[in-house]
Amino acid sequence: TRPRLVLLTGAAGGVGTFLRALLPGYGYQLRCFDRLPVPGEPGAITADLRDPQALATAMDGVDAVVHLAGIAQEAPFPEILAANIDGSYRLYEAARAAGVRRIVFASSNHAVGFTERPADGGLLPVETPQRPDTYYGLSKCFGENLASLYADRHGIETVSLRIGSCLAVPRTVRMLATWLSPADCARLVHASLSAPVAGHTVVYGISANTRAWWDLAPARALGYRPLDNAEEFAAELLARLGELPPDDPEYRVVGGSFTRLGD
Ligand code: 15L
Repeated sequence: TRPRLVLLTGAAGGVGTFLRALLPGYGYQLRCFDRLPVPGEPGAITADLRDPQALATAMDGVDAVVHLAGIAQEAPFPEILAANIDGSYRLYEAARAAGVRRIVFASSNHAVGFTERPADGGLLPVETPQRPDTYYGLSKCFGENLASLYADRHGIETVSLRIGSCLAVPRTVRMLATWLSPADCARLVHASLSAPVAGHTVVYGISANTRAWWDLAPARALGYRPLDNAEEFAAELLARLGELPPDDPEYRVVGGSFTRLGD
């Protein structure tokens, strides 16, 4: 059988760059799509999500989509509206028209960013109500709801990954809880592409971090088995930066300093 052909939007971005290196190892053939040229990928489609022709060409014959494209931090609302909200709508419409049945959506912890750490020291469930911390987080709430609509209305299965901090290594004390290593990111995306799911499924995307407080059970139910742990970097980070005071938003709420961006 031929490898599964996966459309990777946002292929030139941070997470896209990790996945371009790692997903082929799981047997996927990638078709890259980005607004910017994708280094080392001469076959990539360089276009905006709001170019219907380019998007239709990109969707043709693919088995699934990994949708990372969009602005990855806070920005003025009109920019978020165009790139993340309208862009994701166009992506789902093109997938529906092409008969694509599975999408993995890069949501973010910032969809629930104002949610407080559970007082009892427990884990935060994915069922917690959406509570965006920025226009960026709001666009991720929209993406999750768009996925829900297209699951119920059109039978497109989406796994929304509320990604924590996907970087080569954790850089802040908060990231000792929120880090998603590149290798675990690929494991999670592979699980999300291959597991049977019913409709729209939301999971947190982090590594097996000792200090984690977001429930990984839904991701594990898809077959995700994280192998990395930010704790490996704890001694060095804490010696350099110190522990977070409990009233610091970096410690207290999901979205950390994003919750202060409007101040
Ligand atoms: C995100 O959603 C951002 O895209 C990323 O740059 C990080 O800031 C991450 O969240 C985070 O919460 O650490």
